[in-house]
Amino acid sequence: MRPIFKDEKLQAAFESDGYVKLKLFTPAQIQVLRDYYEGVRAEHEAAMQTESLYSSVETGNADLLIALDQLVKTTIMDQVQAVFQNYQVLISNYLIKNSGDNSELMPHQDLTFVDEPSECSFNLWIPLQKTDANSGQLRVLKGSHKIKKTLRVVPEYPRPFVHLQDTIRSLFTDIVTDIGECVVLNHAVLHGSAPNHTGSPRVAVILGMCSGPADIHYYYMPQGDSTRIEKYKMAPEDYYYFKADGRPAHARQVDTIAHAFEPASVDSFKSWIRRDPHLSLMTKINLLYFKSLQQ
Ligand SMILES: O=C(O)CCC(=O)C(=O)O
Repeated sequence: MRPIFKDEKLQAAFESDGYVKLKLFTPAQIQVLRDYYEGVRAEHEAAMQTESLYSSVETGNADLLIALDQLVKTTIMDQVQAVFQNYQVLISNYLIKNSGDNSELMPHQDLTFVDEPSECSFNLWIPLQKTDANSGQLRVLKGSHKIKKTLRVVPEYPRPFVHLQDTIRSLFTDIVTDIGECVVLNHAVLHGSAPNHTGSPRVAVILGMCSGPADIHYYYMPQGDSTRIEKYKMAPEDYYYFKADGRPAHARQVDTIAHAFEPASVDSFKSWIRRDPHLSLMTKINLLYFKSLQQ
């Protein structure tokens, strides 16, 4: 993969862990993004489809998405350009996590955008307030983007790691962030977020990006039929326009593919645990001998 970071150490950390945390922005820049959110907050709240986590895409308002993209680019792109190379910008979003006991986001991977692992796609996760265990912090299973190559499609698919969910949660690394810090998160890494118990919504800006130049694709699986997955060639602006069923409104379908969605085997997960340099020896021993990898 061509490096996406200019700094070799950041690149090595991203390749090894599947994420890096950076202090990139000033409080004033974060305030600009926060103030803009207050202006579009009502529209977001009216459009939310699940109460705990929702995003600007759910508004279905292309003008709003375009204006948000412009705002994000004019507000933070200087810093982004200073850190990254060989990249393409996909789309910006607000991601809002309401406060509530059921607001934990379980382990998951994000959609496939590019041909992994020779290319990679990732989010710049930019929280607009401090985040910690009480306020919806991000959690990552370090290095898990390397366990198994996966295709991640819309609207749903058999999730390969779902039966290992409790083990994955117990292995998560919690990421605390201060104002101005952001997390660069590989879309293939297993991640989730802590519940928000603050009593107020936790808001983050997500800047979707991928390595460049690389073909960008969107995969749509109709009626759960894994023999007829529609593959669309996307330009970044195609992410503004979707049909009600989740298909892209303007992008061209370039192929129909079949894919075997297989659960990650417990053995492959165990052997990844044995190899993974991030897990302490005691954690590995506990997991292998005392805890439940036998689901
Ligand atoms: O903001 C969150 O709580 C989760 C973020 C996430 O899953 C993502 O950026 O892919």
